Amino acid sequence: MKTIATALVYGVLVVGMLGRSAHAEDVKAGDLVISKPWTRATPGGAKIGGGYLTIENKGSAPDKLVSATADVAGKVEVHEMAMNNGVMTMRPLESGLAIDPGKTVKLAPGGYHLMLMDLREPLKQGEKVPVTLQFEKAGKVAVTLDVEGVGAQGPAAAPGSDGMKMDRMDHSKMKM
Ligand SMILES: [Cu+2]
Repeated sequence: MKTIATALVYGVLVVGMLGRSAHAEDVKAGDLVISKPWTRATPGGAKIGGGYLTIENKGSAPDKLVSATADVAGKVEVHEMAMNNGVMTMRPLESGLAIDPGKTVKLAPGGYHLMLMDLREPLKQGEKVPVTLQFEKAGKVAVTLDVEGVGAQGPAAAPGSDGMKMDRMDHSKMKM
C-alpha cells in the first residue's frame, strides 16, 4: 500500500508540474522570489510596453531593484504611477524600487512597472520576453515575461486560481 501511496504522491507532483509548465516559473535569487512575470502584447507600432511581476523578500535585509535590461528594448526603466493634479502619470524611480525584508512588492498595471522602451519589435501574445533585473544585493536576475493579450490586466489565470476575478479598471485613459 505504501508503494501505491508513494506513486500517487509522485503522480500528483508530476501533474502539478506539467500544469504549471505553460506559465513562467518562480525565480529565486538569494532572499528574493520573483513570480508571475508578464507583459502585454503591443498594438502595431507601439514603441513601449510594460513589464509586471511580483518580488518577495524572504530575507532580513532590504534589497532594491535598481535597473533592468532586455534585448527586445533599447532601454528599460523602473516606473511608478502617481496621481498628479488628478491625472495619472508615471515617472522613473531614479533611486530604484526598495524591496523591504518580509515584504512583497507587486509590479502591476496602475502601479510600479518596468517600462520597456524603444522596442525593437512588437510583443506578440504567447511569446516570451527575457529580461534581466539588476538588484542591489541579489545582483543580476534573469526572468522571462509571458506576453498576454493587449488588454490583459494580469497574468493568464492558472487552473483553479481566481485570476479572472481581477478588477477591470480602465487604464486606457491614463497618460502614458
Ligand atoms: Cu512607465
